[in-house]
Amino acid sequence: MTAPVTLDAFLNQRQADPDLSRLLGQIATACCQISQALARGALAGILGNAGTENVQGEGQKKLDVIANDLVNAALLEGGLCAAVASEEMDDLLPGQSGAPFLVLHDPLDGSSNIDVNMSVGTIFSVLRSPATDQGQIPQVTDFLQAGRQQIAAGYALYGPSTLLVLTVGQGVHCFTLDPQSGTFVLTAEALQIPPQTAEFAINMSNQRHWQQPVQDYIRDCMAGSSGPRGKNFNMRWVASMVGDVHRILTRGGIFLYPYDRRDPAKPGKLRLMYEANPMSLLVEQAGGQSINGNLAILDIAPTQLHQRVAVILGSGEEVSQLAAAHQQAGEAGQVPV
Ligand code: P6P
Repeated sequence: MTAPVTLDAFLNQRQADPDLSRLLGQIATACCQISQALARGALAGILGNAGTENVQGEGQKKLDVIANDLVNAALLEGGLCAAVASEEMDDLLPGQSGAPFLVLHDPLDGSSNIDVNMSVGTIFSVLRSPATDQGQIPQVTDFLQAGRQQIAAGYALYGPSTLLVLTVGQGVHCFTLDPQSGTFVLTAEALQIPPQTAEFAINMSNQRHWQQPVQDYIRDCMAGSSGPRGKNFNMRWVASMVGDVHRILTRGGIFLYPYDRRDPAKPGKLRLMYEANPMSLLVEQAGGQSINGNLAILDIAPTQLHQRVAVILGSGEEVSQLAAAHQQAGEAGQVPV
């Protein structure tokens, strides 16, 4: 039995930037604290609504606020973060002057699952702080870097066990939380997404609002072995992006939260900076693809901190097929950014 490899040891072995390794350790500590809070659930009186709204105008759960505070506290105490952005905060949270990193996070993704005891997660994205390099205080514009500029990204998945899945640009690796010691231990290295799949993840209740390329793709999947795909497909929908993406990193599949016509001016439901970009970096690092329908998500030039984006990610051959279908559809396949 080989000795367990902790997150710190793994990052040191990979000669990751020592400051980045320490920052990721701080994020891991916050995720361990969130995991412990979730495990107490109703016993700690932390389920239910906080009675407040976030920047998206969505009602916040008590645990949204608790998780946000835990991540922010770990980052500010750690002294390596020049500023923090979060789904749960309208504006930036100033950090340590002169620190090298910017961090964006969705502290509790899928929190509508909380009160029914289903999987939720924490998503994070790490950028270099351009303002620090110029001896200045970070502004929102410093965060507006394309996803390909991320120097690290990952998520914690709070499920039957708590997992931390991350990349520093050298593949995607999975660590499992040992609840006794509070440390994350390496349990899977170099995750790879199979290029083909027979499993799709989408919220079917929006079907009438999708553009034609997505309508056609899902119709063909549902036609099964007697249809144009010549095979039967399975469907999964966790309603927590972290859960769906983890399944795809583990066994392949395609996840779609596509552009729809409910609100034509709204490019999508998911947020670019702290959901789609970190998940897209993980997916590409694991050999998959991630697009909005027309563009690789990692190439999108951000214009707003909380902007939304359509997301189609997962097994490369399936995503390529949808990219081609959007292109062939011309105007009918154009997705707003
Ligand atoms: P719907 C959770 O609220 C989230 O942002 C993602 O984690 C998830 O994939 C999606 O929204 C679920 O959306 O419309 O199915 O509830």
